[in-house]
Amino acid sequence: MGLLDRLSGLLGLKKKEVHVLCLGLDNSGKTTIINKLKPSNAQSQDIVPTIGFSIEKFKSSSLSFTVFDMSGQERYRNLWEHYYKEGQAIIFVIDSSDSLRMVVAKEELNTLLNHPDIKHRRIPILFFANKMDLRNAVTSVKVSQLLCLENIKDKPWHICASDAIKGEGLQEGVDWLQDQIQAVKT
Ligand SMILES: Nc1nc2c(ncn2[C@@H]2O[C@H](COP(=O)(O)OP(=O)(O)O)[C@@H](O)[C@H]2O)c(=O)[nH]1
Ligand SMILES: [Mg+2]
Repeated sequence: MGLLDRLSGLLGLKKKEVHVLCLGLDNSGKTTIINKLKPSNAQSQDIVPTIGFSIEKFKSSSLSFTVFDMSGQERYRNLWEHYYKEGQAIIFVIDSSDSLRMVVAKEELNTLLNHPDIKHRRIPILFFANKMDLRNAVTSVKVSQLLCLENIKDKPWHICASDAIKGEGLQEGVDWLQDQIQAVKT
């Protein structure tokens, strides 16, 4: 660490770095959400399907987030677990309008929760019930019922309804995540 880095850390100018995993089925809106959280001059105009994963950065008022935006496509989902150890928080995105694949999302969530690198950790999980703008979207309460979130007893979790295109609901989620991470670190 350089002298400037050390100084700015001591003076509280440097934001704490946290590693976050962004997971969920393909097409749920992960990349759109992460893109919207970046400063407007760093946002991409075109969101293309993620191949493998990409590493993105955004900041909240007191934290600097490094996000592993993982591809949700089936053939890449086995990549997720290699990053579990690194992650200090999880953002799990659900397409609230995709009732057909809700059960697949639930299976992927359960596989995640039972993974040895996740199972015994109090890692905070932020759920985005995304695509709330679509006519056939179910409510965030319904999403949490369909995914049986009330069964998660040993990790802090929170669900936010979101519309990633307009950016609605995202800040509430990030504020919650920031509070959780700071609660652990202090
Ligand atoms: N209507 C609507 N479309 C969305 C929303 N979020 C993402 N999308 C669209 O859903 C598609 C998949 O988004 P993307 O971010 O690539 O999903 P990912 O595969 O989970 O990373 C894109 O066409 C997005 O524009 C949303 O909140 N509402
Ligand atoms: Mg993506």
